[in-house]
Amino acid sequence: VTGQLDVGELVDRARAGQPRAVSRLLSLVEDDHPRLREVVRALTPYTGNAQVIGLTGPPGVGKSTSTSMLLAALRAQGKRVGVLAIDPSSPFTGSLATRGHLGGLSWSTPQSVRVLDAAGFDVVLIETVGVGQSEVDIVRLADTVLVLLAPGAGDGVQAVKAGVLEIADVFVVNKADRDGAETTVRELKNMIALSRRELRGRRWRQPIVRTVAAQNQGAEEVLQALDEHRAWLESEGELASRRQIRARTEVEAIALRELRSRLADLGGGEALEMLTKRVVDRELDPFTAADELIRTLRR
Ligand SMILES: Nc1nc2c(ncn2[C@@H]2O[C@H](COP(=O)(O)OP(=O)(O)O)[C@@H](O)[C@H]2O)c(=O)[nH]1
Ligand SMILES: [Mg+2]
Repeated sequence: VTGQLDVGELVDRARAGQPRAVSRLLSLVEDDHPRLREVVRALTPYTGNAQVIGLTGPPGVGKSTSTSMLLAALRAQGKRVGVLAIDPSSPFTGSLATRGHLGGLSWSTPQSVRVLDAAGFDVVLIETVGVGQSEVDIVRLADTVLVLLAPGAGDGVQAVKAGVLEIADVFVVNKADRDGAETTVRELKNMIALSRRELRGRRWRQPIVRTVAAQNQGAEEVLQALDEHRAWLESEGELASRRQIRARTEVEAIALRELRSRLADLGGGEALEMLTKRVVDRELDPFTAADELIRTLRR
């Protein structure tokens, strides 16, 4: 692991499709390697081609199983597919997967997408952990968001936060082998009809696809919905606007992290200590102290 890091060579090998080079690049991202900056700069010209697909939905709904199913189906089409799992318990973690620090889609996830994109993967599948903010944040990373539901109280429409239903580009009702799948589909249709009435202008109609991921059923229908959504994105100029959002998310995450690390450095220093003391002594209010701290960072 130690020794010379030849960034140019590593990038060349990853682009030639060498899995070990890709893994190495993903580790550099995860480890926040001191030369990550250089690596990302070298990768950037080769990015912009991968189709980024996010899978979200409640825990246990079948995200990992569906990811495996789609991985196989896409590979059967001759596509190179990368998987990122923002879930420490995912079966993909440790292979071609990234761990989610900070409880969700951390600053590193966009960089991991960048690695796979530059390495020439046609599709990047991102499985979220299915709880907390990562569920909704996936919309800022993916071109297309699949929201998975399943029949039953724990996995059905009621189990999903309103925000998650809104970000869906394609609904997947998984576990269609179970009783109640049609009820779930009907509930979804009602919900979509209600929300559509409030919307103006042309808009993508979220399709509902039934799958039994555990038995590899429905992959073709999901892929077809993905293709249709991709075509819609391109025809409406939506793809460009989603990419813009992704880039903004990346830049913001990096800048915030940089600020936090500079603040942490200051934490050991005098400026923050003195300001803190003045707040405790009620000489300063915390807003004024924070302004002062930001001024210190600029110096
Ligand atoms: N009956 C049934 N079970 C499924 C189906 N898909 C996944 N499962 C099971 O549901 C459980 C949770 O699946 P998993 O993919 O780990 O869910 P995740 O937490 O969303 O990633 C596992 O035991 C799967 O075998 C399905 O289509 N039908
Ligand atoms: Mg999972």
